[in-house]
Amino acid sequence: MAKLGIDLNRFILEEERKHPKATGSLSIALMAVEGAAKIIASHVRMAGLVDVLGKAGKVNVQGEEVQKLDELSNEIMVKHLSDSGQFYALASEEMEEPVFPEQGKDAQYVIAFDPLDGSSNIDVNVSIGTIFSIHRRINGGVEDFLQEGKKQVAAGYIIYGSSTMFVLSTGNGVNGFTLDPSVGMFLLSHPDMKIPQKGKIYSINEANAKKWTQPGLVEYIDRLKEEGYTARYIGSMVADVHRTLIKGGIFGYPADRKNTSGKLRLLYEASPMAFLVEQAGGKATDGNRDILDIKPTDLHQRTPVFLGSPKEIDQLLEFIK
Ligand code: P6P
Repeated sequence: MAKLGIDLNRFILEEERKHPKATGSLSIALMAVEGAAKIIASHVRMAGLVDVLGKAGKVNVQGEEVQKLDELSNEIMVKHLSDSGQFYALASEEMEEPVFPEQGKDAQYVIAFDPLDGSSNIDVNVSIGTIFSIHRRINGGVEDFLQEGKKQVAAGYIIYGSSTMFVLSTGNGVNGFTLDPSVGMFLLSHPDMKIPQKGKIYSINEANAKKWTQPGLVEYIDRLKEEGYTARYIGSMVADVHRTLIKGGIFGYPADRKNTSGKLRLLYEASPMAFLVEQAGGKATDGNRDILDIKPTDLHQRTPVFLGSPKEIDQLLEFIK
């Protein structure tokens, strides 16, 4: 286990040294994500001042147009990841089509990301986050993104909450780093994160219960209530998953009559979060199969998501089979 307090860059380099054939490309790639995250964090922290600096879409006191934070976050990610030269292609929730950076023509990785998930919560100062998923380049086309989640090289999220945390897995467990803003470094605060085998919290938007199309789901939630579980639902996936990773229990966004494939995106929300939860000893399913076994067919496809502690997921599967 890495030493508490080690900074993210040194951690990434020490992980690289465990792989003799590593070229250093993934290390540079992850450091580019880290750099983008620090800049996004600084803008998120200023979000409360938009009335002072000017509403998005308006011109601020400096005469510059104030951008929506999710659009700005996307631009920051695209610039940093392109400039790193380590990515052949970038896919984002904010972009219909992937970007193929000039600097990445010979790169070996592709990355899919949600630059600022939960951005509708910014106005009420609720935690939001950036989610990313890195795959190996195969043929150099859009199909490089359509790989099963179990083939991810790395996945992670940055949560802009009461503190800014970078949670990362490169397939060798999960580690959490907290930003020390006084020195601008992410320091290892949660080494070798493991999800509790069982929790006491369920996290799902019960307002949709009458629309849920998953048979047995209502009965499952009722059973959790009988067992004394409490409900926690923030409505920001990164925050709800982060709490589930630390406290255990279950987070779910099921299919319903309106969102017939669920609301959350497979490539840059469900798949990276499933990778992290499973690397931490948890489970993730769409109700029928492991999220990480799903072969995507479209960049922006949605999927039902249930992830969390083994006890709650196994119990769910008993109810919905
Ligand atoms: P609902 C935020 O808008 C988001 O995309 C996820 O971060 C979150 O888990 C979900 O939607 C919340 O959706 O329908 O419960 O408000």
